[in-house]
Amino acid sequence: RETWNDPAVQSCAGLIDNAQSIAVLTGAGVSAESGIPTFRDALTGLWARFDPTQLATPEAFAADPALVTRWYDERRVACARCRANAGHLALAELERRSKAAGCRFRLITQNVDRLHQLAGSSDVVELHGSLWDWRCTHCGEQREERAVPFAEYPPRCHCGGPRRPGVVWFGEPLPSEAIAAAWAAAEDCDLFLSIGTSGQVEPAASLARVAAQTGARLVEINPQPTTQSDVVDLVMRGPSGALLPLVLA
Ligand code: BJW
Ligand code: ZN
Repeated sequence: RETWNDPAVQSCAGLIDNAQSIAVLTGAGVSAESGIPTFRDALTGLWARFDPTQLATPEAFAADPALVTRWYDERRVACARCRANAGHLALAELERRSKAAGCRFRLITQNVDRLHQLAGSSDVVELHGSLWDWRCTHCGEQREERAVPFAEYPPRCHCGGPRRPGVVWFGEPLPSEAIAAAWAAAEDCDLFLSIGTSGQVEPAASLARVAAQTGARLVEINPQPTTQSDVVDLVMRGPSGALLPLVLA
């Protein structure tokens, strides 16, 4: 077990150099340094002020679509002002370097902010959808909605139906292509990086164990312990925006 120090940074760089297939799972912590609150951090988390069980569920949307879509629109507005941070940029760089060196690379994110794509990552697997995609609950049409804020809550489709955010709420299935791609990457990889996620939400939280069971080395980058800390080979306790650039330096 190592902590945030030069040996850990070097160990991580060494694991990356020796890898032939890398899978990365990111969570809200990766975007924290961009100014987007995490979900479960006691002081700054979104859900320290709002009860997630009241907002991020299909039942909440059914009961009060205006309230729920207003909450998501506030997050779109805040997100639109945020930029990718050094951690996002480092992961995009890691993808370029890995692929140039013939190493397979897959970035799997639980984040709905699209900051990885803004930083230049490609083929990002979005497990929990996106804040920017909205779909009609009547006709099913889904499209990207970048203009902020909405003019009405809930926003309406041309067919008149209420539109909902294209995110995955509790009790809803993850997009099947995304979960299949994530599982395949976890099974294929020989190095799995878990970055900025508390590991409290399934099925994403199981990916690290899937990778471990197929023999991959595991690295965790997070200022706090998580549900995966016990199975990882290398722990780096610190913010990803500071640590990832050091690893790639
Ligand atoms: C830093 C940092 C810095 C700070 N640098 N790090 C098995 C067992 C038990 C329960 C279940 C189970 N399987 C399914 C369930 C139920 C449920 C679940 O998991 N519940 C748990 C709470 C127990 N799961 C589901 O319902 C899922 N659906 C499902 O399984 O469907 C099955 C089904 C099949 C067929 C038909 C029907 C159903 C869906 C889960 C959807 C989760 N959605 C959310 C909301 C998305 C929309 C929105 O944005 O509002 O996704 S919940 C929320 O949590 C969001 C996140 O993506 C997700 C993960 O959170 P994350 O990213 O880990 O954030 P935090 O805040 O928890 O952690 C931040 C971390 O960052 C911390 O560790 C910090 O220390 C760290 N950090 N600063 C690096 N600078
Ligand atoms: Zn419609």
